[in-house]
Amino acid sequence: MRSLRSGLLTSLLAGVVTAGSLLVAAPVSHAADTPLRGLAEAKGKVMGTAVTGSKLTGTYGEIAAREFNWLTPGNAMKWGSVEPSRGTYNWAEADRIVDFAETHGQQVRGHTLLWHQQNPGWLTNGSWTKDRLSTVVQDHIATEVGRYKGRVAAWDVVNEPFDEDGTYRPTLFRTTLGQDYIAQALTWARAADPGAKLYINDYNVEGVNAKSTALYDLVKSLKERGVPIDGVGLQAHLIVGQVPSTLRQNIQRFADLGVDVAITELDIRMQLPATQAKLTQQAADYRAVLNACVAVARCTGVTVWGFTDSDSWIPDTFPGQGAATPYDENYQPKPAYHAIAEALGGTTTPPPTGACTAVYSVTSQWSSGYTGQVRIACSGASLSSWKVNWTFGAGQRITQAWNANCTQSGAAVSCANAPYNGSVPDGGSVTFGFNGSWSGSNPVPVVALG
Ligand code: 9MR
Repeated sequence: MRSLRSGLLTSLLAGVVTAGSLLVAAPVSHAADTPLRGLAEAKGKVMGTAVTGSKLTGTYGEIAAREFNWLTPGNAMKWGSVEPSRGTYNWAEADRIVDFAETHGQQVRGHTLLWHQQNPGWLTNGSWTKDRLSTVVQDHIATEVGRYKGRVAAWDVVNEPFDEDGTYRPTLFRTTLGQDYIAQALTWARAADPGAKLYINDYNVEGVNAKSTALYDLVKSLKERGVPIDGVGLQAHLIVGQVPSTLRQNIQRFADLGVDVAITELDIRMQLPATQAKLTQQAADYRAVLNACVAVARCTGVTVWGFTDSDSWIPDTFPGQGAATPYDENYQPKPAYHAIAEALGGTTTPPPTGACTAVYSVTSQWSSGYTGQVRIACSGASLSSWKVNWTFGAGQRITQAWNANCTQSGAAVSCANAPYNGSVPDGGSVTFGFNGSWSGSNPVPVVALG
């Protein structure tokens, strides 16, 4: 009984102190005064994000609901997700996202009906005649669009139909059904939900180039033929410092054809680690993309491909690269977030120009002793030596320290760097640890970095 009680007490205390670990020095930047969706709505624009349905709770769900007025399922509506075996459907994650959107007054971008990736094996491995594949594709579009009729505001009907040189990508659909598969898909989608906006979506079509010109020519001819096409999606998977200079001009030329333009999958990747200089450039790049869209009336708005670096496809696909989204992995808004807010007319507290911080935390605790650590991290600043001071509030005593020279006098503790870890570079961190004794309670002290 006693050991159970003290065990419980210990874990309770450990929970409290862990949650209470303290951040000192300059605070991490905080969110805009008005959430992005409010700013976007005031401008009549979409501010969207791709989401993963299973993550829509906790902090992830709160930010997705608070900051965005459109959601795109990152994977949940792709053919391979919704019909893994022929005739057997799995709508669970897609439904969850659509329900979440409706609960939070958001619109949904359906993504995507025809693509050469993430298709079910039965489709890609099948041997198809033109007629049989045509029936299957029509049925797929009718089933999926029909299921969400009136609930999905826009569909990426065809995704990534072009190769880089502007020729048609030789997908199963293109090679079996012929070039007009795109017009047919749009027509079938229109029949299934006349109220949904129908898009063709592609990447590397943000600036004026061979691929975007092929897309332009296609949309022009579809419009001339009276095929239902409402918009083009420019994915915008960009690299820091490389926003195409012709982005606005390109948006405008599509708008001039009489279609809407949406930035559908914006992210801006960098080589890791993310330094203050790279994050500043990234913020300028996000701002440039937002500005280009805001400048053209028919640009409906911008969707980011994941709002947090913890939910981004980049690190898996481009090893060593990442930090591509507006929030870091701990859901802290980055300079890019503030740039988006400002481009949408918001005012934000300027992001800190740079700081080093020290965080004290208890890593384990038992009946009378504990192990703690202090992590010193720099972003936009650096240190060549450091000292961390604090005053214990409940009689704790340091018994042993490593990776720092610590002294304690009464309740006052002072820890200075060891000879080998005084330097903390911009974007880097050092950690030192200690064992200590406690009784009664073990509150986290206020830590000062000097
Ligand atoms: O974000 C998606 C990732 O989780 C998938 O593994 C990947 C599979 O190819 O697809 C990603 O989303 C893509 C989107 O559907 C179409 N444009 C490119 C996106 C990034 O690959």
